[in-house]
Amino acid sequence: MNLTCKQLLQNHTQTWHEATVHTFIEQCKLGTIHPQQFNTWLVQDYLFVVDFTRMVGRVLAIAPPDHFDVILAGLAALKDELNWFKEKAAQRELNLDVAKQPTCIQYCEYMHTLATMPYPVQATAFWAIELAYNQGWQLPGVMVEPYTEFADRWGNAGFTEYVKLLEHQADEVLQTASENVHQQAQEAFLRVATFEKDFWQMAFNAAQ
Ligand code: HMH
Repeated sequence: MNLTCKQLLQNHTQTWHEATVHTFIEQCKLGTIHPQQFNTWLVQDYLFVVDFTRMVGRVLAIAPPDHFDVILAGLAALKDELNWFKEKAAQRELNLDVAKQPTCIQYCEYMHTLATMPYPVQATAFWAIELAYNQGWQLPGVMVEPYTEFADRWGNAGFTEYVKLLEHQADEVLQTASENVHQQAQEAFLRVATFEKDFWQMAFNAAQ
C-alpha cells in the first residue's frame, strides 16, 4: 500500500485542522491579538526558525540530488526570513536573545531527532511544517494591519507553490518506501501537527 501526503491530510482532518486553525491567528486577522501574545509568537518563532533552518540543512545533506533545487530554494527563503524576523523584532524593540519556552524547546528537539529517520520521513515532516504555516496564515483571508505582511509571508502564492513541490518530493520517495517507513512518516506528520497546535497555544497563553 502506498502513502501520500494527501492521504495523511485526509486521514487526520481533525488533527490537521487544530494545527492550522487557532484563536491566535483569528485574532491576528481581526487585530484583537494582544501585543504581548503576538510578540511572544514573533520571538519564539524566530528561535524556532533558527533550528528549522538547521533541520533543512540536514535534510539537504541526505536528499537525492534531484531534490536539491527545491530544498536550496527553501534555504534561500529561510536566509531572507531570518533577516526579516530580526527586522520585525528591532521595529518592536524585542530582544531575540532570550530563552526558548518549553513548547519551542520540545518542537526543536523533535526536529533534531528527525535526523535519525529515513529520508522519506524527513521529507514528509519538512512538507508538513511548511504546509502548517502556509495554511495557517492563508486560511483566515486578509488580515488587518500590521499583520498583513505576516499573513502574506507564508500565505503568498509563491510559498504555496513551494509547499506543493515539497509535497511532490515527499510523495515521490514515499512511493518506494516500506510499510515501516510509511508508519514513521505518519507518526512524524501527527507529531508536527500536535506541535503546531501547541505553538499557537503557547503564544496565545502570553496574554496579560
Ligand atoms: C511553528 N511552524 C512554526 N513556525 C514556522 N515558521 C513554520 C512552521 C514554517 O515556516
